[in-house]
Amino acid sequence: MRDERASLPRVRIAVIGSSRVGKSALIVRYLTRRYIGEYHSNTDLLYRQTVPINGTPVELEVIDVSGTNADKFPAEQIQWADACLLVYSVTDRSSFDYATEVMSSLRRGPGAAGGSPAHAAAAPMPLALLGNKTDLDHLRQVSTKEGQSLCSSHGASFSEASVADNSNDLYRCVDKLLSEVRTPSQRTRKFSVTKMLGSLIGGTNNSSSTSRSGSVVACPRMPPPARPPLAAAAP
Ligand SMILES: Nc1nc2c(ncn2[C@@H]2O[C@H](COP(=O)(O)OP(=O)(O)OP(=O)(O)O)[C@@H](O)[C@H]2O)c(=O)[nH]1
Ligand SMILES: [Mg+2]
Repeated sequence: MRDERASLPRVRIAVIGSSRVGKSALIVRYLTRRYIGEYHSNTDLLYRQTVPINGTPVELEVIDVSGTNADKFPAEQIQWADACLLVYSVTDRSSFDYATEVMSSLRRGPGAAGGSPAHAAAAPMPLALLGNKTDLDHLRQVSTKEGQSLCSSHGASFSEASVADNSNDLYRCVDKLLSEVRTPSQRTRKFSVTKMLGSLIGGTNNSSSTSRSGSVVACPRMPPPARPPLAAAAP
């Protein structure tokens, strides 16, 4: 029987950030409203769920990019995505530094961060930055102002939230990012990367679980990006 979801428009989001900033907790919270305190995985995970965007059902795919390999620039995942959510922890300065580097690379221009020429010619990819763990304000290492200033200079949306506290701001942040993605009919689809990921995800060795409303699939580690490690990526 044909999967009804296959006919829905699809929106792909890459969630990127250092290890332990709360990416997995955030995705699970957004999709299920539940908080899973420990969700450690050293491989990327792909979540699929049908969600309404501006009142229209859309097949949402979210790739949870494991922070374990944060020394490698997630070029393939970015190329696959329609929009990126960069996450850092307000209690972890180095995670903000990593988000800063990824954002700068993403906005650097044609060919940067795995950006395709088609992508560069079109509007810049929707980008949001989320400072997580505001419930740990006494341990704060990154000010709200720093996050705001980074985003205003890079054309990205900025929010702070606590996934643990179930802040409304986390839903607002993701909803806004989703609403900024143009529908597939309006944009150039990146076939090659999509196909590559599709074959990885469609492989028989992947562990997968499906719930009534969505599914999650472990993605084998992608091939190393053609670009050098992040630290060496600056022109
Ligand atoms: N206090 C607090 N802890 C949080 C919050 N969000 C996540 N955590 C905790 O932070 C730790 C890391 O969360 P994860 O969701 O596994 O982080 P991750 O970014 O997916 O980490 P990797 O998979 O290693 O890349 C866990 O112990 C979570 O319970 C938050 O808003 N506040
Ligand atoms: Mg994780």
